[in-house]
Amino acid sequence: MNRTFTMIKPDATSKGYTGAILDQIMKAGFTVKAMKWTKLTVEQAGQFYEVHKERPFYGELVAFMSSGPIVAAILEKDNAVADFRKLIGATNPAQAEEGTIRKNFAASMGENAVHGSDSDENAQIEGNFFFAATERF
Ligand code: FUP
Repeated sequence: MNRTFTMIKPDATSKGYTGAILDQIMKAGFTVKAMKWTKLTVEQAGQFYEVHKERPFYGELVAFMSSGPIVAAILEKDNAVADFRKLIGATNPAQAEEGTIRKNFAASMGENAVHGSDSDENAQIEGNFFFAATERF
């Protein structure tokens, strides 16, 4: 079993898509190891996306990710990282495959409904950003 980390982003929580997105994730065979409804400060969003600091979209990304509540979760499944990236679809929803979460729920490249870790290493770093050992079951 492998783990990945996800966030349901502020665009999706504000549109009332949280339940439908979680339903799609669970029906795809992921189980929840940790989960919380929370809101990032500007500082926390900046730290989470530090890897993109030099990119032109960084300021907008940080502002958006701290603009409203999110759901953060650690998910478990065989081949979790790759299978979850497949389930969410391309970063730009216009290029996301039919049936993917971003195709179903995302509005644009910036406001793309969900995050999914891009490697096992980042899944662990990102999960640790949100969850203590005592919050994982
Ligand atoms: P992804 O791994 O699919 O979430 O995409 P990236 O890690 O490349 O980008 C992280 C976030 O930055 C995306 F979810 C949305 C935002 N982004 C933009 O707003 N514009 C871009 O050109 C690329 C990414």
